[in-house]
Amino acid sequence: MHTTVGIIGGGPAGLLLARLLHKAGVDSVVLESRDRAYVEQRQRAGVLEQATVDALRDCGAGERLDREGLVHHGIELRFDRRAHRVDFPSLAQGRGVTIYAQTEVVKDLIALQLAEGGPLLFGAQVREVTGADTERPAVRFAHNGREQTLTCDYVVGCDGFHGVAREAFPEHLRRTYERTYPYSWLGVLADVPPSCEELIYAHSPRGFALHSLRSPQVSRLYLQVPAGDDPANWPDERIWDELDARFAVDGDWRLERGPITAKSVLPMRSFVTEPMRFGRLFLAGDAAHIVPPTGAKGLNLAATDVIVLARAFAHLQAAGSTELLDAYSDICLRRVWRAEHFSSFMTTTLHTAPDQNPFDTRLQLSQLDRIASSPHAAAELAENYVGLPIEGP
Ligand code: RFL
Ligand code: PHB
Repeated sequence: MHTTVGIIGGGPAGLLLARLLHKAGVDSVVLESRDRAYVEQRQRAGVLEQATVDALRDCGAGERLDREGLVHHGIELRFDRRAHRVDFPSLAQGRGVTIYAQTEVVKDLIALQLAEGGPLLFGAQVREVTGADTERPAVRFAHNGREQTLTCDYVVGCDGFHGVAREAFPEHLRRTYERTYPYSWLGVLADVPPSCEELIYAHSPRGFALHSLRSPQVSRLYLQVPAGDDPANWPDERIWDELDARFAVDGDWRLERGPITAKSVLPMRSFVTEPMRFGRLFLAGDAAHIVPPTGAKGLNLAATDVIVLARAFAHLQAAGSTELLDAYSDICLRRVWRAEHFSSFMTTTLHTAPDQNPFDTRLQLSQLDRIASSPHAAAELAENYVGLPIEGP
């Protein structure tokens, strides 16, 4: 088997890349280790930047998104029992974000790719990438009990944080940067209409809480919990009581309760590997970088990586020039580090560390008060949240 671009991983990065390449007339094969149902049901992100929405529309996956996606023009910050709205149109050049679950993005992309794209193989476990620094890189994988090889002109590792593509980079050419946080998130899905019109990010003496949504009928809620906590420690009543306490605000507001349908604990990590290219092997999405979810950036960074990469492959195909492929790593890393900074800022400003002292808490509250009282400080948050422009042609 041979293809122009071998794509490892059928998450949002790999699937969107395959669609964008298909549109540009570039052949690809996607190898995904899990089965279709697993990939389509993995609960994750919910906030799409405009550039992500535009790319999905561009590659034909905009129809249901335009029908069911909810456009939001602000978020609410809660701290000190006060609520403050950050208004995107006035602070961030009229832009907004779209609430549309990652599960739905993935379902739409898979359906399209199977209907009219190159091969997308489920249950294809990639073992290793070889010859990344040669003219003919190859991907070794197991599928239907058989060991197989896909030779490629280029390989893109979209295989997430635990993938194998990164391992093909020689140790001495690779730098990694990492921070772990001393807390996790407990994420729950509940069959109850959201108690908010826009997302609520809450700082409280009991820790962070986030109110998000999946649809007008389904709420998505998160609580800061001790690192690696067990969801079994969180019976439904305890979750609702804790959410009530953390979202508490002076004035009228009520958190509606309903049946909880899913609970899981997520680690919080910042991670970057540099560069994002070795020879003919490129990394995109979580394979190259992880952000804590507080800034809602992970899925969007994955999308922008592959938007930049698809443009570079289209340019190679049309003009025979590797100029944009050569610029890929630098262009993406600039944006990645901005998102790393923003995600880390949101995380450390809103969470309570286990060893936090009263001085740290006063600094957090002072920063939140600054955002609430200064349009300049609020604009910095808003511009980063809605997403910065993508560099390059
Ligand atoms: P993924 O989604 O991890 O997909 C990688 C795919 O590669 C496959 N794979 C392999 N396939 C073949 N052979 C191998 N050896 C393989 N090894 C792995 C895996 O099965 C998988 O299908 O990475 P990708 O595509 O880079 O996408 C990244 C996003 O999924 C991630 O950044 C976001 O979900 C992060 N994130 C959020 N991002 C946002 O932009 N906005 C949000 O609101 C947001 N909320 C979140 C989040 C992540 C969360 N979790 C669970 C970490 C909320 C949560 C709770
Ligand atoms: C989500 O809806 O899952 C979500 C929203 C905002 C975040 C993180 C997760 O910052």
